[in-house]
Amino acid sequence: MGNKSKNLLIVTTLIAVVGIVTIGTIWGASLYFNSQYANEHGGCMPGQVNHKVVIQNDKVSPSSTVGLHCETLTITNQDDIAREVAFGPHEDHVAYDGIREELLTKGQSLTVTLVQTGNFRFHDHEHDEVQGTFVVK
Ligand SMILES: [Cu+2]
Repeated sequence: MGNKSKNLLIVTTLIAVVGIVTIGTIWGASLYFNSQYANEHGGCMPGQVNHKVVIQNDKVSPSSTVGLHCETLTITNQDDIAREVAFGPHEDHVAYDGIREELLTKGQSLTVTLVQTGNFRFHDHEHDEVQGTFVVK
């Protein structure tokens, strides 16, 4: 083998090794992050459909959302006042996907993974007439 083809072989091998290591690292990292997510969200995998709900002018829109198990729901506050978004009935909050209440100032949002099927509701704890529901199938 001449020097030229020897060099070509070395370069090709290096590129292949770097490629395999890169792909392996990305694959391993995504496996790791997926299993972390699944551990924290009832076995669900990330990257599912995201449903968006906005609180604006004291209204939740859409007021009702229907989603499938493991999809996600993002609630965003667009009002000037802070919203203390709470899950469950006003008198007795019930955590959903680990969140019982979360304070959202203007532009902030929270996301839950739809880990539990059934009918659920949330409201602004400070102004409990501001509320919405979601159905998880
Ligand atoms: Cu409340």
